[in-house]
Formats: sequence, structure tokens, C-alpha cells
Amino acid sequence: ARPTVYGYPRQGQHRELKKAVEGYWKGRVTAGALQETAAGLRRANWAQLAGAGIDEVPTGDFSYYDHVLDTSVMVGAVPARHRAAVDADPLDGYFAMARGTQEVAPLEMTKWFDTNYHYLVPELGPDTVFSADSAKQVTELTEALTLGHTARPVLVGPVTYLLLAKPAPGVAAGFEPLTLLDRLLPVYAEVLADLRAAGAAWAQLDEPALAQDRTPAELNAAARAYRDLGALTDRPRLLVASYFDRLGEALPVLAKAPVEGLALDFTEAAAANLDDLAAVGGLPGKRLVAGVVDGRNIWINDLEKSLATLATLLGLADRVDVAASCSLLHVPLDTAPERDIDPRVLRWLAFARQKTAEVATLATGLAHGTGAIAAEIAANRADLASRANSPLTRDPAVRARTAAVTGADARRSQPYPQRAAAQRERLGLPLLPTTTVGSFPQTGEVRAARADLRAGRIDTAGYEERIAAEIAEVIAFQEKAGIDVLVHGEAERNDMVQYFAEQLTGYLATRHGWVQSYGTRYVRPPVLAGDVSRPAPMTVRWTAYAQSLTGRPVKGMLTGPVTMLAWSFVRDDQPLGETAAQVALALRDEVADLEAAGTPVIQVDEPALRETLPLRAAGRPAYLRWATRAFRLTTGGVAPGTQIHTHMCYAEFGDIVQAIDDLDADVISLEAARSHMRVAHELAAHGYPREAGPGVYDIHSPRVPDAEEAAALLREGLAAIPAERLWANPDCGLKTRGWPETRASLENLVAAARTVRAALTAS
Ligand code: THG
Ligand code: ZN
Repeated sequence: ARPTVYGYPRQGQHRELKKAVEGYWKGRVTAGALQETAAGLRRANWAQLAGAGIDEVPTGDFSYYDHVLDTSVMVGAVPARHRAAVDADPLDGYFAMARGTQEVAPLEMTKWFDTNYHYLVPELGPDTVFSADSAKQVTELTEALTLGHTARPVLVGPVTYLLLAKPAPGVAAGFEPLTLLDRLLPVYAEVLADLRAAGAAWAQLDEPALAQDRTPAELNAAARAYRDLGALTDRPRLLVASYFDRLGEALPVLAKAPVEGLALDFTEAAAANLDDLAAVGGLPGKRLVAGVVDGRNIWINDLEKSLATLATLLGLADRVDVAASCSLLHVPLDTAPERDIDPRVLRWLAFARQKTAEVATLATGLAHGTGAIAAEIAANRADLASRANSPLTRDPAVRARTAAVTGADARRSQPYPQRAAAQRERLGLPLLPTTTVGSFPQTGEVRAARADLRAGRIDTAGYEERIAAEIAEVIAFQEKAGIDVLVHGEAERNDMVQYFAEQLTGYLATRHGWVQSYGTRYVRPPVLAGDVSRPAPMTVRWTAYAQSLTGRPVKGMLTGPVTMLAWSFVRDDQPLGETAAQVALALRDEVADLEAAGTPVIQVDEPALRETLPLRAAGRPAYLRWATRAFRLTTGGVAPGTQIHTHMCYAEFGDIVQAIDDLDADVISLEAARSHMRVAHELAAHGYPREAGPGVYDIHSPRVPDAEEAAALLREGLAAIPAERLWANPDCGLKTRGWPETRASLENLVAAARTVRAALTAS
């Protein structure tokens, strides 16, 4: 048994990669210096892996921006609009595909399965001509081999690549990229031959898309792909990797395919994958890589439990290796620099470096018996026991409270029509009321003030003065612009999850626990370690301050319980629904305090509701039950006249319209500007009975929509949603925008609402 991993964090302990790439964009770092930084980070990663005992290191997992974009480059799938830039300069062309330029739009970005990582969506069409470019893969392999490592190139598999793609602009929406498989396979064949020539004994093809529900036609495509690739003579041995869920119906397909190895996820999907493996009679003659260490959460492994799983696998394949369940890209690099975390808790945590050590220990245990790792097992047992019995994780008052929750707690006291009447009376809003989604531009001054506070250059009073000034400015602007429901702008918040996590008991914050979200953007997900409660109000002060500055209604802004879980590392010692209920009750107290302070409108954001949806349909009803219940527990206690808003980003609502309805929010704002109000029509088709604000201003671009464009979108919205229930708002929060375009766009939005409103009241 040998230890391995599929990928490692790319950024470096001090996010050196982010700094080098952003420096390159600004012209402060040369291409050569950027490449040198990148090569140094790869060297350091391989050295770290080899030092931990990993004797087959991954290559090709590194990326300047995104590994799916790298795959598009590898197969020559460059959209026509980026062709000239790529031909002129491959590196600049690569970044043009990732970020767009003044002239051309970037590739679309979306979530990598149910993780918090975003990839760039390949754009394909019937005219796509693939061509092999193995340079990046070969260079990185050669680097590792030259350094004396045994290396295994890791590639996105051809089936997953096509299943993640979408029709290019202008191609009929019904076009299925998977129909390009026969054209793509020869390109993979060429890359595999190049890797073999460069010295690869094995290559890994990642096929996480096969761990999702797949149609018979898709499974046939997978069978064809691996029959054809397996039949090649000039290739490395092939390891086909699946993760994030059970391989399911694709397992018999790949077990029969002429490939030399399969990698399966034995964390959450362990029982199902074990059953399925037994059912196909194991993998005789093949290498089985068992992902027993959770690659996307941060808790230490239960070594004895993993060894038991590994032992049951021994008879089922020719050779059993040990791995993390997926690339370690999804966890921070190292716990060692976390000096602020209670040492009693720190021993429960494993980031990428610690997980690598666990994988190596397990491989030693599997190969040489538990006696060979007796000390590690003893320490692990003690750490697990200290967590299981820790008063730090269990709060009897919180448990008593969640146990006492009744159905009535999760229901508003009156149905929507009565609430709507009470709210109309209290708020006195015009038709097509205007509002924003919550945040205003996070200016350099605000960020500098936060840095000054952290560094001790200013005191809390000085910091709060600056925040108050910022809020006053945001309120004054909105009044002047004529917006109807105002927000305070969230100047005091670093991140919509972190801000609350820092104030809730049960959450831990990391200092250096950066995880790539997309490109050069990183998040530091907080850790849900114990029972959650709210020691003191979290947002009332700034919301009340904002309300004191204006006679117009100010909207209180909270992050919802599902998103508070989705963008954190969650505890693995109780059902998610239980943790969600705890967070919901803490937020419910905040809602009550905001209401008591006179806040007439409270928004509870759930941008992560859709993205947390389980990958396989079988898991969805249970998820949607606890998720919608948690939202309703958060919001169910308010008076009929208090208006509850919610907000969601991303446009794929089709599968969850019923769940959105079940939230019973009075108003929902949604992303819609880029998709021509598609969500408005989806809501209408469902018969959505409450108020909605499909966004009429795309905040993901610095472009300023003129009033006529916003008005046209509003009229389009009116075709789906009656005027009494339609709101006018941007797509999402404005924190990544600059002030000039924000000002102009919101003024145009108000003008558009006035024009359309006037036409409605005149007729
Ligand atoms: N918060 C959290 N998770 C998220 C989002 C969020 N996941 C999904 C989505 N939003 C990801 N979007 C972003 C947008 C911007 C940044 C990160 C993720 C970002 N990060 C800063 C950077 O890398 O420079 C660091 C921010 C910081 O200092 O905390 O700009 O909104 N939790
Ligand atoms: Zn949003």
C-alpha cells in the first residue's frame, strides 16, 4: 500500500501565487518572475509531500487561475473571441479567458460540484476543433521528475470536461457538448502519449462528474471513452478518479474498462462504494486508490476506522493505495501557523499538510500492520476522545433549545396576504419599489481602517468613527438617489460569513486558513466546532445608527443559516440539519433584536441555498427540508408587519423553485440581468405567490446600464410578475464595485423604476 494525493493547495503559505499573479496583472511583476514564483511553489509542495512520505506526487494540479481553464487550453478549446489574445501571448490570452478584457467577455464561472471552488466553464459548439497542447502537463511532470520525484500527472477526465461545458454563445441551447467526445478523445490520446514519452508511468484522469446521477447515454459515453483510451498502446497506466460521492452506476462501467486503476471516495460514500465494489466482484488486476481521508473538511481522521475500511478493501483489488478523498485544494495548507486557536482544539484539526501525514500513516499501517503506527494510533485516539468529550463542543442550553423547537416556531403568525397588507400600510412604498441587495463598495479607506485597527495604528473608537462616516455617506447617497428601501452598506463587514462567525460562540476563525475560491480570490472559511449561540447582538448597532439618519425604511442585513454552513467547515459529529438549527436560532435572536430596535425590513441572505444542493437527487429532499426549516426558524418569529427579504445569487433556480417558495419570505431578490429575466419567468411558471426583485443591473461587470436598459428589464419582469409584487434592484451586493459606476447605475435604476411606474399608474 502506498500513500498519494490528487492535488495540493497552490497558493503557498503566504498566498505568494495571488501576489505574483495580481502583480503581473498590474505590470509590477514580469512574466519570468511570475513563472519563477510558480515553479518555486510547485517545488515546495512536492518537497512537502515527499517529506511526509508521499512517494508518487501529483503534477499538473498547479494552476495560475483554474485547472478547468488549463484543460480548455490543453485541448485547444479557446473561444473565437479570445483567439487573437491567445495567439498574441499565451499567458495574457489565458488571463483574458479568465477575466475578460475591455473588448471581450471572460468565460463564465461556476461552482466546482458542491465545493466552494469556482471553475471557468468551457464553451463548446458543433464547430469546436480540438487540438492537443500538452506543454503545461509535460513541463510540470518534467520538473518533478528532474527533482527526483516519482510523479503522476493529474488531468480533468474527458467525460467530466464535456459534462462541465456549455454551448458557446450563439450555439443552440440544446447542443450537448458530450456529442464532441469522439473528437476529444484523440486529443487526450496525444497528451497521454506525450506524458508517457516524458516519463509518466501513471496518469490520473479525474471524473467526479461520474459521481453524479447520469443518464444511460452518459454512462455509455464513459464506457466508450475508457474503452478507447484503454485500448491505446502508447500511454501511461490510467487511474480514473472519482470523488465527492459514490461512483454508483458508473462503477461497473469503469470496473469493466481496460484501465489499470480506480480511485474511489471512502469518506461519506464509503458504505455505498463498498457495497457497489463487492457487487461487481471487486477490481481484480487493478489498482484501487482509497480516499479515506476527507479532502474537503478539516477534522483529523479516525485512523482506526479508516484502517478498518482499508482492511475490507484488501481482497477486492490487486493493490490498495491510500489517499485523501479529493484534491487538497479545498482545505487550507497547514495548521502550524494558527497560533490563535486554542491548542486543545487545534489538535482536532488537519489541513492539507496534516492530512498528507495521515494518508502516509494509514498507508504504513495498511502495509505493515497497526504495530508499525502504534504511537500515531494512540495519539489519534486521545485526540478524538478529547473532542468527543469536550465541553467546548457541547452546550446543554443550546441543545435544550433546539430540542424544544416546535413547528409553530418555523411559521409566520399570518399568511402572506395579511402580512402584505400590514407591510403596505407600515412601509407606504410606491409600485416597483427600489432597493439594493445590501453591500456598498468596500473602499480602500474602509479596508485600510480595518488593517489599521488590526495593526494597532488606530483604536476601536477611531475605527468606529470611520465606519459611522462611511454609513452616513451611504445613507445620504441613497436618499439623494431616491431609493425607497435603504441599506447601511456593510462597511463594518469583512466577509458576510466571517463577520457573523467571529461573533458567534461555537465558531473558530483561522488567521492563515486561506482556500482558493476562484482565480486569485481566497476565503478563510471559519470552522463550526461547537454548539452555536449568540452572546450579544451582532448588527443592531450599525443598523439602528443608519435608521437614525433617515426617515426612509432601512433594511437589516443578515447571512442566513444555510450559507453560514455552506461557506464554513462544518462539524462532522452531528447531522448538518442540527447545526443549521442551532445557527438559525442564534440568527432568530438577532432578527428579534433588529425588530425590537424598529427595523421594518430584514433581509436574510441565502446565496448558498442552491449550491449546497446534494449532487445526487436522492439526497435532495432531506437537504431541502432542513435548509428551508432553518430559514423559517430564523425568520418565523417576526410580526406580520415586519417584511422579510431574502437574496440568492446564480441563475440555476429550476430545481429549487419549490424550496424558494417554501422559505415563505415576503420578498426575494435574484440574479437575472444577464439571463434576460429568466428567473422571473421561472418563478411565474411555478406560480410564485409573493414579491420578487429579479436583478435589473448586472453588478458583476463595471459596465453602467442606462435607464432605458434597466427599464426594458423591468418591463420584461412585469410580463412575468404583477406590478404590485415586482421590485427594482441590482443582481447582487455592490461590495466589489467602485463608487462611480455604482452611483451612476443606481441613479439609472431609480429613473427606470420611475418611468415604468409612471406608465403603470397612467394606464
Ligand atoms: N464569502 C464567503 N464565501 C464565498 C463568498 C463570500 N463563497 C462564494 C463567493 N462568495 C466567492 N466570492 C468571493 C469574492 C471575493 C473574494 C473571495 C470570494 C475576495 N477575497 C479576498 C482576496 O482573495 O483578496 C480576501 C477577502 C478577505 O480579506 O477576507 O475578494 O462572499 N465566505
Ligand atoms: Zn448575490
